[in-house]
Amino acid sequence: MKVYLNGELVDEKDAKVSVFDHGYLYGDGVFEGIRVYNGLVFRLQQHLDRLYRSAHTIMLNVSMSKDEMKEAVIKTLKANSLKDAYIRLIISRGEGDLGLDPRKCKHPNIVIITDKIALYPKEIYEKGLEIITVPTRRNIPEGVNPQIKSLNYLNNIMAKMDALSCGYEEAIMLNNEGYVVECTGDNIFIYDEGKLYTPSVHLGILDGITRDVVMKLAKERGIEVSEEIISRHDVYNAGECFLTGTAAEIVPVVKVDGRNVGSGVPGEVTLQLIEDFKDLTDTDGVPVS
Ligand code: PXG
Repeated sequence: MKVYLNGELVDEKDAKVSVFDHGYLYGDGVFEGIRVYNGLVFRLQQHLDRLYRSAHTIMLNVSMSKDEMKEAVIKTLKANSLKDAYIRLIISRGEGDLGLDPRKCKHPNIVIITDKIALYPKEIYEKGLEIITVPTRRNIPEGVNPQIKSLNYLNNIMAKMDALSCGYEEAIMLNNEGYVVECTGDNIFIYDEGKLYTPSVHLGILDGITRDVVMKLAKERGIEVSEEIISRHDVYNAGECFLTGTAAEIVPVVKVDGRNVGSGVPGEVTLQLIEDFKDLTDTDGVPVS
């Protein structure tokens, strides 16, 4: 597998950066996870837009235009002959010294890793997930805004560990006020009585690209979509619940904190959206060749 490293395609065993890189020392950097379906890169422009917004907020100068980045992504996929893939695009602050000062880092390290995707077990999509609310709160927007897809995922990793230690694979994270915001690597939706709800971005979530796609698909089906404040009570009493993310796509949730959501099986609207999403990813995207 070839890896893109600062303008060159190198063998994966040679794809190395310094231990003085501030991405490694401090989690100082940003990244994206992007999918390729059937030779089509899904929502590449949106992922690059978000990457550059994250970089702008942390004052990281990318040193490549979005068009150049797009070409680099395609070039890396071609070099590895991948048609169905997962792309991890990483921009770290670069090599500096043992101090926080980002001015010491003269050049960001730009890495593009492409790999085969490890899908979640099929069973999860058919039976639905059981998840729990965890004590670790989502970062407050006034600290590290969750809209920045930064290299520091400790907040989410702590929440994941909370869930794992209780025997669950995924966690609902609350914001500092106790409202439902998102999961450790996915956004959350509930559906009830003809309406789809998801926590609004300003409550402290990553503005998910799959979330955006799902909101559009639902609207196309004539379903009203509302970005709201959502409580745990709302989730427990919803007709349906599901999670969205680049890696997981759309995952039905059937139980939260021991309460069945709806009838405790994946909901009709959820299953319809999963189908619509599949139809879209099969046909819509930037061609690799
Ligand atoms: N919330 C958080 C905290 C995320 O990290 C999402 C929501 C969903 O966003 P998208 O744009 O993907 O719909 C994410 C995305 C990984 C991985 O390898 C994680 C994500 C995406 C792809 C891969 O852990 N998180």
